[in-house]
Amino acid sequence: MAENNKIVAVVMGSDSDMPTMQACIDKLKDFGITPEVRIISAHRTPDIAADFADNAAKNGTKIIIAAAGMAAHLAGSLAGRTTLPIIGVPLAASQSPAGIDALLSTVQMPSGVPVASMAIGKAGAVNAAIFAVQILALSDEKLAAKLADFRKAQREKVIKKDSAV
Ligand code: RP5
Repeated sequence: MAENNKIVAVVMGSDSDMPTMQACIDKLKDFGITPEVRIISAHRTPDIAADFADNAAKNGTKIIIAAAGMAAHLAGSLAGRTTLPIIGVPLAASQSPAGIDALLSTVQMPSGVPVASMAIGKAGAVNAAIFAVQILALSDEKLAAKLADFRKAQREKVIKKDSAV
């Protein structure tokens, strides 16, 4: 198994979520992390969701990124079955363009079962990847160095845009 292979799982409620979540997958790969990618629905395949959560830690997963739109119970339902950190990404499904429904479903977890909710949509998808990297970087010097480089490059891009205005 390659280094950092499948230590992060990216789970989404539907294949219709993939266009947004591809940004998360791509960002993880930028940091050398190849995630396990799954389509699992809290509502349509609740048994598979339960089995995934129950076995994630013993399968070597360290962090789960869970994305869903509409009622968006995926992140919370996984969080109830594992103590692995869950990063939730609320999505604006086509039937609910603003994604506020999914945001509230993802963020409003009862005390004792946290989900780290990101912003709605692509910004949240990208930040979920970066947040996962930040957690992993606490015990991985190479990842910590990559994060520092990422922040530096991001800063330089803004400065360049500023001087071009
Ligand atoms: C959610 O319902 C999924 O995460 C998706 O965002 C939304 C719509 O799913 P589809 O009807 O496109 O499969 O569970």
